[in-house]
Amino acid sequence: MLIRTRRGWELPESAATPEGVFRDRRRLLRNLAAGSIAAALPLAACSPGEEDSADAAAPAPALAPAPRNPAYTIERALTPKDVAGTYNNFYEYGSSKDIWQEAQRLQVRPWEIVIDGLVEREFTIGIDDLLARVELEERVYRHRCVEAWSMTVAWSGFPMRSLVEMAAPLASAKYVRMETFADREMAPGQRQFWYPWPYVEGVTIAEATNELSFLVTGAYGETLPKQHGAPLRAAFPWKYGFKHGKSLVRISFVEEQPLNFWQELQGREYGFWANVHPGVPHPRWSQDSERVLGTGERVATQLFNGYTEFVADLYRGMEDQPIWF
Ligand SMILES: Nc1nc2c(c(=O)[nH]1)N[C@H]1C(S)=C(S)[C@@H](COP(=O)(O)O)O[C@H]1N2
Ligand SMILES: [Mo]
Repeated sequence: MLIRTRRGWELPESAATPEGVFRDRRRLLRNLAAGSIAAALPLAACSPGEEDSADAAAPAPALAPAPRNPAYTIERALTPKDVAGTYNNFYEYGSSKDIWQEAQRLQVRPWEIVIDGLVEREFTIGIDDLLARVELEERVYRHRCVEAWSMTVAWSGFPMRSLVEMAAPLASAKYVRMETFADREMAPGQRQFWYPWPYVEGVTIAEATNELSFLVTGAYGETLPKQHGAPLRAAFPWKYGFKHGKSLVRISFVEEQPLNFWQELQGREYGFWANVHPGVPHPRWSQDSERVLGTGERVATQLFNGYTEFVADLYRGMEDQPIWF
């Protein structure tokens, strides 16, 4: 695999870049500096007995809008909010794309996330406590579904790396496993017994700590709509969309490669890696182009969905492995 890299800041100014970016830049840099201090806090705050006092002292979470990080804007136009929010994959609410109304059954408070497995600190944290301990930012990311449609979304959230640092994985931990809620009352789709609920996804620790890996809590400057996987979903923009587990309740550090939902259902078509490659077709369709939601235009699919510069190093020496499905 010969990969020419170009850093994000070499990209031309784009339709997706708002005028406010550079005005917000100083604020962002200030927040990022503050974040590096804040990121150290949970280590102490999560030790036994200190939880309550830390929570009481924490400021109310600044949900959205978060300042846009200018390192993650792209040349494509943003997909309109209403388009992205009415064409979803969320099988817990049905297998069609128009589940956004059905998804309003999702109850997002109270919401706890269990961090467990091969870590120095197992802990359970409420979503609002988690939000108070991270620095939120906005990133414009491409999203490429394995079904060959794509969109461009302004997600807000925080780097997955922050959460990995809070958990402090042991050397034996090789993968991060992400699990969606299981509740058949709240999600009628989970009564469809032939699916392997709950929805599970996984990445390697190296992938989880890559700068692009993002835990999403908002979209388009607002709190994350339920149909997008509120209150916490993942984004790995160089991978096919099915890797982006929604409405996460458990993040585990494990030694074995997790078997994901789609792999378990149809292992000949969906694998663990799912890195976007226009030249590696799905067994039933080509991946060389994609339909852009909203405009309907077809555009060429890019290697690693256009994120080669950020992720190529993760896969050096793995060219012979099936990292494309
Ligand atoms: N829990 C859960 N997560 C999921 C899915 C799902 O059905 N259930 N679908 C995946 C797929 S295939 C895609 S393309 C994205 C879609 O995200 P969006 O609806 O927010 O655009 O969510 C992913 N995460
Ligand atoms: Mo998808």
